Amino acid sequence: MTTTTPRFPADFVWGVATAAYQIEGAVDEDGRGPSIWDTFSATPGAIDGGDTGAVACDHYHRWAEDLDLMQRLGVDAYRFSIAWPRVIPAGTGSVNQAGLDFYDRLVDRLLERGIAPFATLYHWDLPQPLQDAGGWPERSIVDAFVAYADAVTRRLGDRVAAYATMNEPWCSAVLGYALGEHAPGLREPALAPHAAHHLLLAHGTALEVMRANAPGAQHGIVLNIHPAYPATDAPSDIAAARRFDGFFNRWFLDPLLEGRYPSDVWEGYGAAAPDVREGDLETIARPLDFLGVNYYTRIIATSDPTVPWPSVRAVPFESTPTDVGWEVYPQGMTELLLRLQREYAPPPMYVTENGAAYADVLHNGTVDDPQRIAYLEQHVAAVHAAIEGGADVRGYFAWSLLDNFEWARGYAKRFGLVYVDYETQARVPKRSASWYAGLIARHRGEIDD
Ligand code: GCO
Repeated sequence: MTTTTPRFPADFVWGVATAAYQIEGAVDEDGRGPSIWDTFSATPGAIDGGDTGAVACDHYHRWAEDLDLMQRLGVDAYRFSIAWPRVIPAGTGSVNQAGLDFYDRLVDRLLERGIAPFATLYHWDLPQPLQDAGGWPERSIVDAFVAYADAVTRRLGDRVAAYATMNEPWCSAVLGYALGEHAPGLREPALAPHAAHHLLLAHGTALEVMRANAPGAQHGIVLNIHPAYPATDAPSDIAAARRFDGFFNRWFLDPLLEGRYPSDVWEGYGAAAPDVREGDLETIARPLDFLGVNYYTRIIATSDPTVPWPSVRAVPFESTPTDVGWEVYPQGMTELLLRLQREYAPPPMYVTENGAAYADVLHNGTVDDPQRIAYLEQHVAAVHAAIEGGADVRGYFAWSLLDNFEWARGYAKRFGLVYVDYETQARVPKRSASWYAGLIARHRGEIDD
């Protein structure tokens, strides 16, 4: 472990992140309607262990205790998501005030503790009735999202420091509609580009009402950026990495930050390319106050003509993977942030998610997680290196505050700084929580290196 903390800018924001369906539970409480994740996780075989988000971390009832945990960490900000099915249970139509009450209370208690609320409007839990009407591949969903964004920002206003419209639209579009690994669990690849287009269009369209309702808040979007490295310097591998980068990263970065779709990816999609109408790209490219970047790992890419476009296969790596099989590659964080700065001159960036799953064990009331500490320390240093290199990064949010429902992997994969004993719902801060609290305190000069 390094003994000195890299020096970050004085106003650098240290936070933790979660998402509604992954922690809240209470899926039938106070008027909440069903989401596509309630439906998907109830589908036999969809989720490891047959887990669902019905109870999760019971955060809906234990939220005050979880705020105490955040306060003990000393975080400046908390990134959470708002469940659309709590706010507008049918997806469109009447607003469920009891659903908004939960977030209204959460925001006020965060502010009382000096913790800035960073709220994501859409972290994958689409109201089921909207999927029944076609979901993200249907353009009409844009209006539904704008009405939802209006209801939330009208109620919470500037008390929320930063609103992200979407979390990881690639996952919603590709994992949800093409690969079937996430809700709604469809395996219709031709739907993904249309879903992606409407996620981006909903984002851009909603910005207008969000800024009107919360002029003092920052407004942005969160993308998971997955850097692709060619397995060798063979032209076919270099081309494979470029194709993967287009499929995963540039298909979102280019419209949002440059107002156009990348032509190589557009050609790759062929007949499945989306129906882009007059003005769509101008709407999508409306200015952002921040860009959220979720980084976990990289892909080592090689060409594989036996699989559908982008015809890329990941090449195994040598080092010890995390518990979800990801390579620990902190230099990918530095190189990614510098690339974004160099190629896109983006608005200020936040690392909105970074963390690792390990097979944590609760032993004598403690959880010793040296691998997670090493991962976080290396990646925090990697963010620092990017800042030193000229990347405008304003903050870092560890994924996650709590162990939680890790989507298709269920509860077996633990990403939290805080261990959750799902039998009792007891929270046990892991050693990484103390490490993160120490990092933040050192950053503030409250304790020496
Ligand atoms: C994501 C989601 C999180 C995940 C985390 C670990 O980035 O996929 O935002 O909800 O749980 O990334 O996979």
